[in-house]
Amino acid sequence: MHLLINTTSPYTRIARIALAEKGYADTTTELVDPWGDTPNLLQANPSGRVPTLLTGDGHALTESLLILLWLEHQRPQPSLLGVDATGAVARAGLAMGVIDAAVHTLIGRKITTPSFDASPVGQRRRRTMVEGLQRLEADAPAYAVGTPVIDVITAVVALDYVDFRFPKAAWMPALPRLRALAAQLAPRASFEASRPV
Ligand SMILES: N[C@@H](CCC(=O)N[C@@H](CS)C(=O)NCC(=O)O)C(=O)O
Repeated sequence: MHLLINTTSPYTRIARIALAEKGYADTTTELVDPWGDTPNLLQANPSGRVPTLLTGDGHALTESLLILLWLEHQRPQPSLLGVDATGAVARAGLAMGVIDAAVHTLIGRKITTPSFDASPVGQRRRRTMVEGLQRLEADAPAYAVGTPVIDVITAVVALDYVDFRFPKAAWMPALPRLRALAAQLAPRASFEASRPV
């Protein structure tokens, strides 16, 4: 399979981690610029977004969590939903809200106005990041060993992305449990290889 990526996208990182954890390490990657309308990206995915996974049999799979879902169907073990799928999906929803708010803030600054953060929509996105992270902190995903499941993956991706895009932000809440979780996963190959740069 072939995955169209960029190196900063948290959505791409979720797909990369899921592919690696499911044993699809032989998936090739291709760096594209989603904002530069790379022709082969647009051809595969009219929304021009990463990640886009070309399966080799003519399908282009898009949307990070749909890719994860498809991988779960293709190879149920090791499971990325775990034994408490409901709790894991609920926590993953919080993490995805944080990721969406962070990405939206970056796009708002770049495309709309550098003062986007102070706008009413910017303030809503900030609130989503802060409150989403605080709720995740209060019900932090548990991880011991082995394959991380969807809440662990998305929570660490969310925290790493917010840190990457908003370094030392004054509004960042204290997140000792999430930071401990991120530190646990940092050396794992799937996480290390996909860190945003
Ligand atoms: N819901 C999508 C979001 C994908 C997405 O927005 N990717 C960004 C990169 S972080 C992108 O390609 N943006 C280009 C654009 O919106 O035109 C997913 O989960 O994969």
